[in-house]
Amino acid sequence: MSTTETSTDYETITVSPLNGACGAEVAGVDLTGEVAPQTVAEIIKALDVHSVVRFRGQELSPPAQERFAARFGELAVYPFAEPTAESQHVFPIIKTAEQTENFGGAWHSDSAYLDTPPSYTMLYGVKTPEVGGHTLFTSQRLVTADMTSGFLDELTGMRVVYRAGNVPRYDRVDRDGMHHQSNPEVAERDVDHPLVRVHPNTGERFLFLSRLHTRRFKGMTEEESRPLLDQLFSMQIRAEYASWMDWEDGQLTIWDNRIVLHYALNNYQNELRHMHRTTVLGEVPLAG
Ligand SMILES: O=C(O)CCC(=O)C(=O)O
Ligand SMILES: [Fe+2]
Repeated sequence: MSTTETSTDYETITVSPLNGACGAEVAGVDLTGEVAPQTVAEIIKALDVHSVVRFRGQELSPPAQERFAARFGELAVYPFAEPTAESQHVFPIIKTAEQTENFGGAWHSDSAYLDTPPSYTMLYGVKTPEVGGHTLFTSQRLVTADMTSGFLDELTGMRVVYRAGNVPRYDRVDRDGMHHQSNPEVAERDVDHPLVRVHPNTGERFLFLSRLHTRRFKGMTEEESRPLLDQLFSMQIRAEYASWMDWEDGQLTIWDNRIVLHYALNNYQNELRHMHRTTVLGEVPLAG
């Protein structure tokens, strides 16, 4: 249970760092077949170290993606869009050639407004643009490492209130290739999580803050919360903490949704981008 690796950690896969702050390419495994338990454990090790991993050249139907994802834990259902017909745990993220807005085009961690936000998100590229359409990541491990221990201690014990309904998208149904559903019961509910969290695998303490759905600190008004929130929001997306994922058709990318933020870059137009997403149910976030 550590965030460093040695040459003996991987016997069934190879793991090569990609660029910048986080992210690695994993090779040597066919995700469509029976993936051995040791291989799953090695992939989790790679995620503990690199936070984001990609596998190229995979042919994952929605049922195959669901089957593979279920090896990492119970699967979650996304409350604001309809899944594929084939698998209730796989939902399409589509930007059509005619559409100009994209999904996920803001820094966030997925579904921070749930009591148990996803541990892992798995995104599969069905049809990806020739150029562009990257996903950016920022490592909150690096953000935390650059804080003084006094500052981190000050943040410890604080809680952040999240609400999905903060984001207007949830009122919107079917304006693009996706089937959105508004789900007011989930959207209009406040959920709070610790600002400093402990990672259940590695034991590390890290900043957990997802701007997209944040309202305020617990016990403070929005106005009182604003200065510190703005300070943290700008700290946690500094370019030095970032890496980018480029895509090709047939690529599966998994990220540890607890310890990275991501941002879907809308840097392509007039082209279809079609992805399939599955999320693994996480734990109730552990306070640091
Ligand atoms: O399409 C992407 O690159 C990421 C979209 C997103 O935010 C997500 O899948 O959670
Ligand atoms: Fe996302």
